Amino acid sequence: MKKIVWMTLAVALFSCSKPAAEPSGKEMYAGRVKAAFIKGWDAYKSYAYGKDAVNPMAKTGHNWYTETLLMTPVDAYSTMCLMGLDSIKNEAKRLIFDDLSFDKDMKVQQFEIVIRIVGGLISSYQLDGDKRFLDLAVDLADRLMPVFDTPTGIPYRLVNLRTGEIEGNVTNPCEVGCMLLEYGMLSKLTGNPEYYEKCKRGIVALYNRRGKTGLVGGGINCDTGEWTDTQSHLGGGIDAFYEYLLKGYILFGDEDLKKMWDSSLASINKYLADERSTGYWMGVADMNTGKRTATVFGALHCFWNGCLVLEGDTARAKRLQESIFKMWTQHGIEPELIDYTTMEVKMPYYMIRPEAIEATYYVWKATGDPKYYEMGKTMFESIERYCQTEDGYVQLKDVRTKEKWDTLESFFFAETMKYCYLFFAPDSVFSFKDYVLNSEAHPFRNTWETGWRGDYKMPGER
Ligand code: DMJ
Repeated sequence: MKKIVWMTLAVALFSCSKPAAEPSGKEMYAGRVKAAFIKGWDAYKSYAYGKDAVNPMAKTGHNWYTETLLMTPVDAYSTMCLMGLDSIKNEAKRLIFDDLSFDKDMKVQQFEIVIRIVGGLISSYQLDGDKRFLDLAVDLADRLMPVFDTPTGIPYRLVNLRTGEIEGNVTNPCEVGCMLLEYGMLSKLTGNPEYYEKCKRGIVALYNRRGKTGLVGGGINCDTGEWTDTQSHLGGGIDAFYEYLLKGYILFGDEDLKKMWDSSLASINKYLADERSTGYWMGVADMNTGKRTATVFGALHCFWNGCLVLEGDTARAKRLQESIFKMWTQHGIEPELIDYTTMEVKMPYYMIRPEAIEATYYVWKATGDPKYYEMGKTMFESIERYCQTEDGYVQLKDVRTKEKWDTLESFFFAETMKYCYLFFAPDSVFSFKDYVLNSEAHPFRNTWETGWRGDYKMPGER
């Protein structure tokens, strides 16, 4: 059955040819990305050891909540594995196994904790082989499960890790769906179907309430199932809901996900895609009427190109990539949000987000066109130039002035540096044939089914 699924999908996927020759300077760039990662890690180690994240300029660190969840080391570990950084892997491992405990009387945001920590631990387990990673992931996931005990099945946003008390009954599609890969992996790896089933039930409950356009809105009440925000888009709050329908199908072969993905894709292409003189963009529309309500696009929206490539729609992906690169280069590095009709900056900061680099990587692997490899290089160089400090990396408050913002999200290690590295890494390091990347770029592997991909060809395989 799975084989048929994959063969069907394979037909729809892009065909791709490898670059004729190895792009120049690959090895040197791989070394530079590793050096950037190590510099960031050293800043964490020196100033924030044992905390969630580092503030390199103030030479300190901070936690998200009252106590640490070791967000940076856990999120960073899968990248350390791909980069083959054995000595810092040992440092991170020591910290994680000596100090990481989830028995904490504090309320956490389920979605963020799942993609960064549960996802990071699962991937670390698969890449490293140490079962303690999986045990930690299971312990954490069990503490998060109470979020699903709601009248609709749509999960609450927050949960107390010790008491299981839940809070936050207004949520968004991303925080409902963007856990399915992680919970599904846990179900497969432990044999307990409950994680996947509860999460899928929430997704279906939300999807069944979609608007007349077939699109979902930006906010929903978990108790009543009423929408609190009917604006539909591909930005924060909705983005990875769609991503996980497609990737969930690829990883688990669940036909229900494919149906939801196919119909969502058609609606997105019809109502959100927006062709302007400035390029091809993904805008905002009302989920019931389909009426265009805003013309904004930003750093987070760029994830969509990964989905287009996995879907096999290289034509649309190439057009969107031109727009993404235009947004990136207008000020030398990308802002959080622009009005794409005027290219005016609406939110000026840059959080060292990965999505534009991720998009470029997917399009490069799908097409083999060296121009996308060059785009990847440009993006890495921008980070080197504008986000680097004396002994670390920081975000930017304003891409127009390049004023620095003294904090570094853990996804710099998990995602941004990983996608940069993959441009230049040897082919043996990573292949879409073997892995599906979660929303935090943690590689997940299907280890439970032989030949699970059938004849499916991923970027770089044809
Ligand atoms: C990451 O934590 C994840 O990619 C998430 O899905 C969206 N935002 C950040 C990166 O920008």
